[in-house]
Amino acid sequence: MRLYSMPSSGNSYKVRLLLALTGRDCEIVDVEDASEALIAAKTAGALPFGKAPVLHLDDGRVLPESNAILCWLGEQTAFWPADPFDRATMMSWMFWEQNQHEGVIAVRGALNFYPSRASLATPERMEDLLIRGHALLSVMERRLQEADWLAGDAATLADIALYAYTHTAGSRGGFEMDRFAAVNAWLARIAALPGYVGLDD
Ligand SMILES: N[C@@H](CCC(=O)N[C@@H](CS)C(=O)NCC(=O)O)C(=O)O
Repeated sequence: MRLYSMPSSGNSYKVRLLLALTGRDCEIVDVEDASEALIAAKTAGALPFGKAPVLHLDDGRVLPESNAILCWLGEQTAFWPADPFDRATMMSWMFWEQNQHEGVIAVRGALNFYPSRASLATPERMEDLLIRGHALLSVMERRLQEADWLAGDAATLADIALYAYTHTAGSRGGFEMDRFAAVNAWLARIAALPGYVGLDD
């Protein structure tokens, strides 16, 4: 397998984290933001939706979208719940991650982190993202005050998907993580999983 992966991006990191946690080998092709490698991968047609990550299977099939890749790699692992309702709940969190969490938590982090986006980080936009991000983190906080994991009673793909941008919400996004004790405890539980690798590892 070959993974086209953006080193600095949470969406790509999710997949690298699952590969590490499940001990699977995969060739990694780095396509950093604004790099020639990214342009070359796009030009070569390696990124069907023009975005990373993308997984290329040995038989030639190609799979874009981080959470779809997590599902493909995560089925039949400990991160794939046996119980149908737990599995559906895992999916709920993964859809929520893409349609709500990422567009606020990751976006504020990116506006702070990538110099090329600094001009887009107007005070009004940053304040709006801050307020909305704290509301989203509160949703996670409420669940994690009553349970160790987002879906069911064990770590699932939902925890991996949401860990990616939540663990840099304070450092990159400037969100006030001290307000979310249960989220912080959950972040520590994920970082303690056997095989864990960090974003920069
Ligand atoms: N929904 C997609 C989002 C992928 C995405 O937005 N990737 C960004 C990095 S986080 C990217 O490849 N940007 C490069 C570009 O737009 O040129 C996923 O989860 O995989």
